[in-house]
Amino acid sequence: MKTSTTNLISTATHCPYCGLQCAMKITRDDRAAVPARSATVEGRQFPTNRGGLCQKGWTSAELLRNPDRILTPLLRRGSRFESVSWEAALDYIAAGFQDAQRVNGADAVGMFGGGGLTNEKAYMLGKFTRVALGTSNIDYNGRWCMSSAAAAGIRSFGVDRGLPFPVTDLTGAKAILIFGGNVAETMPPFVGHLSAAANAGGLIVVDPRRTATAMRAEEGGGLHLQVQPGTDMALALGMAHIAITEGHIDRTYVDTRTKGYDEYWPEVAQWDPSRTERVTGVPVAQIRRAVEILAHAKRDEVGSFILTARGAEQHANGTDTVSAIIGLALLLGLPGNRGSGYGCITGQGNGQGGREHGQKADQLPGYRKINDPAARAHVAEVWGVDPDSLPGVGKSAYELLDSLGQPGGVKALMVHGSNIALSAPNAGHIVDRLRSLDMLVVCDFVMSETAAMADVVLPVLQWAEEEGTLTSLEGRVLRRRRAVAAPEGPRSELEVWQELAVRLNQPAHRFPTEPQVVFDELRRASKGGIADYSGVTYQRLDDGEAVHWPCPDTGEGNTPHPGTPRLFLDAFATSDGRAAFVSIAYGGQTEPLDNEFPLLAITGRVLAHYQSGAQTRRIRELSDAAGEMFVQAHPDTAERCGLRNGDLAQLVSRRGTTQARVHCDETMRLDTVFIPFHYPDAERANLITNPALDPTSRMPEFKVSAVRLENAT
Ligand SMILES: Nc1nc2c(c(=O)[nH]1)N[C@H]1C(S)=C(S)[C@@H](COP(=O)(O)OP(=O)(O)OC[C@H]3O[C@@H](n4cnc5c(=O)[nH]c(N)nc54)[C@H](O)[C@@H]3O)O[C@H]1N2
Ligand SMILES: Nc1nc2c(c(=O)[nH]1)N[C@H]1C(S)=C(S)[C@@H](COP(=O)(O)OP(=O)(O)OC[C@H]3O[C@@H](n4cnc5c(=O)[nH]c(N)nc54)[C@H](O)[C@@H]3O)O[C@H]1N2
Ligand code: SF4
Ligand SMILES: [Mo]
Repeated sequence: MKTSTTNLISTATHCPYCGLQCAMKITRDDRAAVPARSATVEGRQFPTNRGGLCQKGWTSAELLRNPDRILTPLLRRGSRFESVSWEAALDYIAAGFQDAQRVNGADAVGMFGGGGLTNEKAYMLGKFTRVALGTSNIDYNGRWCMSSAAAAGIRSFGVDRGLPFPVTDLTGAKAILIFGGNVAETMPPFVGHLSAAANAGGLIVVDPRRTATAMRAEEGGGLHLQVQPGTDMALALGMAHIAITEGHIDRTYVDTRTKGYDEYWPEVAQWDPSRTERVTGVPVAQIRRAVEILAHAKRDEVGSFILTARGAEQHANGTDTVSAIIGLALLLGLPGNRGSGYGCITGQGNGQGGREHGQKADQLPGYRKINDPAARAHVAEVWGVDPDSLPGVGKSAYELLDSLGQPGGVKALMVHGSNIALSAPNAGHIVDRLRSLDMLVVCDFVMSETAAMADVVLPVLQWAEEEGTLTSLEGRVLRRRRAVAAPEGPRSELEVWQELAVRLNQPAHRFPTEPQVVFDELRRASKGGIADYSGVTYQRLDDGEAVHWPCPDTGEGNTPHPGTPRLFLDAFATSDGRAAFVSIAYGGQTEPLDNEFPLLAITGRVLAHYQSGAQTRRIRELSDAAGEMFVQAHPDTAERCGLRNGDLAQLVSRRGTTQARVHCDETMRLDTVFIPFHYPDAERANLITNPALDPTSRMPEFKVSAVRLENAT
């Protein structure tokens, strides 16, 4: 989809950052000395962003002219890097993998992927790891993102698609409850879809902080439930209690579309309103009002939705928390209806697609299970290998990183699309583990904090220089298009894997480098799986069709499958078609407070920065907007710790210490402080976070840590 007037060439594509995948147009001037540097970005009409972009989106062209771009492979020589040829770098890496495996077995090599990689790259990363390296040790940063919601979704609905409906289903709804999401900063154009609910007084935001999203709710007469951190499960159970005891439950729906109510009720029965208020800090009147708003909107058929995001999910009990929230949604009869529903707001650019094609330790393409013999046979056939040659289930993200350099652990690690030195929980410990590796290889286009620790850095293409597809938060497959030429030097990761595979004695043709060829193979590998892409083609996407998975191939000459914008309208994807209530028990917050660590530190995001900040900290307008790590605290809390607005503070937890500037804010809870996780070095939030893992999803307790706050000067 290119249009040209004189020498200005425009290409329709999508934003490099978050899962909303706002549509944009990139225009370059072919008369410029380096056309890529002339690129400009504008929002493009699309259902999710309606032409809008956030500050990160509209400054994204700066990434294409960033002076920090890595242009040659780099090899470590002591404390410095030396530019080397691609041949030399690839030979070095292949030899390093072989050495590690010769001494310590196939699992001595590890692979770490990212939810920002295109579908094609996520797929090929999994294939390269299982086939060319033969290791089970592959996982990715999506484990730290929506894995708890994914696990809970599978338990109840039999399938995990973040939003099982298009974003635009929210647009007219009169009641929307968001557990732990601050979309006004994390997906600003999404807020437009909340307007009808907000204006009707039906937007409800559960957050320990009075965020911009919570304020939007309050402005319209809706609710901000300023929950005690880590108690969302108790709140959901208490809301369920009110729904049941005060007559808001949709009996017919529960009887005909669900199962497991009788096992779920006993735990709910214990969460009477006064206990819920005591544990969560949310007044009974507000809890009751929230249930009424949702139930009445459902009854009156004016649209009623419950959404979860990282605030409720990134806990060591995240899966059960989401199950409690899904339980509430089922009582009210929301999931699997037109005009109402439950969904998880997926975060990364390809957070949805990235979790379907085999980057996960227990997964094969099509959202198949790696320990399922039928799945292994199907995928092995597409790959032309023996099913028995495929490794089994590997270690989850934190456990993989924790094993680095340990006896029996991973000795050589390759990283694509994650800055783990900043974003892993208990990052001080993980950096020590990275240092103990025999070889660390990082593919990136900028010198991220993790790349700076590597033995070899490979410069790769970035978003607007590559072709591919991404799957957005609503399960819609989108085309990423090459809008500018890459500079001389960097290569596509698909080429990197082919080159390495050949050096590891694989046939080159098994690792194609053309994105469309890879996608066609992905279609076959996913065929018949949960996330079936076999009916999706570049042609259909280029023609502008809205295709949401599953979209099976209907065969030559038949009408193509229209895709599935809304799941579960007739039945859930469980064996009997019913959605399951999951019985759970609330075990309290993960880390106890005591005199030494008397405050709760919660973590999250600000508008101007993306994730570890590796990209956005390099963009002037964004670093001017949010240049420094801060800790948001109530003035009384700060004062109790001997601090005032603007002081430099340190937060100390049982894992470590981080530094931050005090931002006093009277809307904060007295027991809670907030820090963002975008900043490097001594300002890393993850120096203090807790690696306690959820037993099901293996999600770390990113959101809440027990800390003390003190003066740093
Ligand atoms: N600007 C920006 N936007 C982004 C990203 C980014 O890095 N920057 N990243 C993208 C990605 S990958 C993701 S996953 C999404 C995340 O999107 P969100 O989930 O909206 O983002 P967070 O700021 O991590 O967390 C949301 C809120 O959770 C609250 N919170 C903390 N602890 C608790 C708790 O115990 N209970 C409840 N109910 N709330 C709690 C925090 O105060 C915070 O306001 O954003 C995407 N968009
Ligand atoms: N305390 C705390 N920690 C958190 C969170 C939190 O809320 N609190 N949130 C967690 C969540 S939800 C997430 S998603 C993670 C995210 O944290 P990270 O995994 O660190 O994510 P990014 O900062 O996006 O890192 C992406 C890196 O890959 C590079 N990159 C981008 N595209 C590509 C590509 O196509 N190929 C390659 N090879 N490189 C590429 C970028 O330049 C950047 O260096 O952090 C988690 N950590
Ligand atoms: S909301 Fe997300 S996709 Fe949209 S412009 Fe901002 S970062 Fe990009
Ligand atoms: Mo995320």
